[in-house]
Amino acid sequence: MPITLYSVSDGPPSLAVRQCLKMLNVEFNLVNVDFGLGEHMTEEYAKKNPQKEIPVLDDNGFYLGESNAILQYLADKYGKDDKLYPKDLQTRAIVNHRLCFNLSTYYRYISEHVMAPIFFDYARTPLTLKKVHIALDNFNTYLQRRGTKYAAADHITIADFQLVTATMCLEAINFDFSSYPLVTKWYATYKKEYPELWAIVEGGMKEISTFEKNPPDLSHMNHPIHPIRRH
Ligand SMILES: N[C@@H](CCC(=O)N[C@@H](CS)C(=O)NCC(=O)O)C(=O)O
Repeated sequence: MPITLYSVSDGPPSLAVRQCLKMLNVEFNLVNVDFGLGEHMTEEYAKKNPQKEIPVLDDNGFYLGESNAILQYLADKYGKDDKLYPKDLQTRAIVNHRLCFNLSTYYRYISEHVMAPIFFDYARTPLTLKKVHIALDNFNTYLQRRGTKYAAADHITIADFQLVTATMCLEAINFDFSSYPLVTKWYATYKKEYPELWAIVEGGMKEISTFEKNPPDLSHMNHPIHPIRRH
């Protein structure tokens, strides 16, 4: 039985996992979860992921949430070599670091600035903007110190999948990050060298871009955490 991925079409963590599956050439069922309809907030969905977040992987009854854990599992299980998730201890530690950095800081800050105000009643403020610049500056510094073409090595790893989808959110709102030259170069290299992966990311970017201009109406939603924008 092929595995199943529950994914949202404009969700950066979901798009990171979809890139990984493509790169690993793994056959899978894609189940699109409709965020706007709150399909992830049902008790049925909570059986798959008690956090009620997307994505979730179902490997024949083995359910796994948290996109970093999914990427690690897929690369370990299906990788024909150890390129995407290297076995060398220090390289693997750097990959793990970049995944943690993305979760704790990079995507977190980008998401607070870009995504939260599109979908919910949050504002872009000088503080959310400052956090994005801190995140970009950190990433630029990591690229400079490591001196590699990609985030953790001279080849792509599962860390790049996450960092690219996070960066795509900035492009979706035309955020100028050209003052972070190594981030800019890394992002352009990725697009050029992996057009088939970029195509997956770009689909989500176009949706976010459209929502940026015309935010979705989620006034019907009863969200446990986020304030709903009243239209
Ligand atoms: N840390 C989680 C985050 C996943 C996440 O935040 N997904 C969003 C969609 S992009 C979600 O499901 N949010 C639930 C909600 O806001 O109700 C991961 O990396 O998988």
